[in-house]
Amino acid sequence: MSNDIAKGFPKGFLWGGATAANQCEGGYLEGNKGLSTVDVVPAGKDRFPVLKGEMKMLECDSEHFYPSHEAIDFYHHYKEDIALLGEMGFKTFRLSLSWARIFPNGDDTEPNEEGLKFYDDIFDECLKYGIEPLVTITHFDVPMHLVKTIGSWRSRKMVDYYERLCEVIFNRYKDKVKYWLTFNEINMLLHLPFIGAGLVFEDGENQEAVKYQAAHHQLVASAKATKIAHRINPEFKIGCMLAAANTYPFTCAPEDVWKSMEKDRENYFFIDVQSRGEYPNYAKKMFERLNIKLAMEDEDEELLKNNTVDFISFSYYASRLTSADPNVKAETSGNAFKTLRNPHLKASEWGWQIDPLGLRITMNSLYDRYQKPLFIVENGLGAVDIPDENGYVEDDYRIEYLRKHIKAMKDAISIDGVELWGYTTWGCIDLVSAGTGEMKKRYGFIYVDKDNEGNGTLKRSRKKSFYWYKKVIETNGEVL
Ligand code: P53
Repeated sequence: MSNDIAKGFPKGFLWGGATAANQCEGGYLEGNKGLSTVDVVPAGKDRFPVLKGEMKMLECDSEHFYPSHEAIDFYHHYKEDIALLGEMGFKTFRLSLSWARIFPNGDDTEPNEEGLKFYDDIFDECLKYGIEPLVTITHFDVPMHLVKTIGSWRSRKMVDYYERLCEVIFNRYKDKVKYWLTFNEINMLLHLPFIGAGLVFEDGENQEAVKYQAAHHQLVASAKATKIAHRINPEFKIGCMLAAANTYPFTCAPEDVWKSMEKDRENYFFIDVQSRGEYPNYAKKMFERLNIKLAMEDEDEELLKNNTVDFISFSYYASRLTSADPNVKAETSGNAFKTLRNPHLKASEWGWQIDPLGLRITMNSLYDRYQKPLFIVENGLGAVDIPDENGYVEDDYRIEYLRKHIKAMKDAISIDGVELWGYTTWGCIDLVSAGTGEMKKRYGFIYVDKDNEGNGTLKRSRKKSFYWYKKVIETNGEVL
């Protein structure tokens, strides 16, 4: 029996927080940046149809408000923001690169130096405070030029453009960044295909076939990235990223249990390929039934097999619930993942069902399935904050959510023996919601003065949770 199972959080555990370029940078056309998918996604009632690829909006118009254009203006505030993260004692900071900042059109032959320099400055700023950057290569982000010219991830050519991006960034940042994620929430492609993969559907086409072909391209691109990364720096650690959460059966009826297993497989599918290196049989059978014939190249199978990820990262906010009985209709609102209302759980103001034990369940499921180290790269509570005149928010609800989830993590580590490298809470500084486009749905330890309509001073201030999390990090999770 090995004795090396940690008793609590292991030494060197990577505490931190997470953001994404598309939700915090702003400066959407500054520094020669090209237009990205998120820049044409409006707030308001048209948002969901656009995110799903059902409403075609390839340009901005004057009728809509586009929250990404300024977002929280991290583009001009990053020094101040990273200093605040440093003050909290962050060990790691997850951020994503805006592809169109580096290759404004996506198919350019030379990268945009101003964009590369911007991320150099950010990494230098992090390293100054002893913060290890954790970089998502693409987080809901495709240069619009590639959407317009080749239909984004529908096209195999995307693999080459992605490869070009990876060559450039891995070489440029090889001494500053060690941890990389290839695609944020890769399974989001099935649920919100425009934001997940730049897909816009034509009338009458087989949407499932388009989505799985795009998925194949992303999976191949991810394997190529892993290969290039390990060649450029063998110390690099490459992870996949899943929007995770187990799907519970509504009752103990075997039909419900079966349905929940099928639902989970929809999502595991991606990680099965990225981590085990091959298409699972259940997926091959599903393609047969749906009459989907994936276009593959000769090299693909071997490439997938030989370039699996080093670790499994995931987001977790809420558990899911399903029933095989079509008469059970109590659906919750406000999430890309359709789920039934669980009578045992309370929900957030946006209907996301709070389930800390569900995090431990998810960690164990993933660890059992893949036997690779895990990294929780998103978790948190989106809530309405009411600041006082100094911008201070008494966010006990957020502290309580995080405390319970951290306890569940600790149980998974110390009781179940799950290997966990780190934890980055989502939206450590308030940012634009991906799902709703609102500012009002806040996750941060740091309040940003800005409202849903784009008004506000952008002033940053510390919430109560800021001081609480600082203590958590200081004591390596012992004082919660
Ligand atoms: P928001 C649901 C809908 C959209 C994106 O979500 C999502 C999810 C939840 O899995 O994924 C992640 O902002 C995503 C982040 C996002 C975060 O969840 O709708 O990786 O970009 O902001 C939270 O509250």
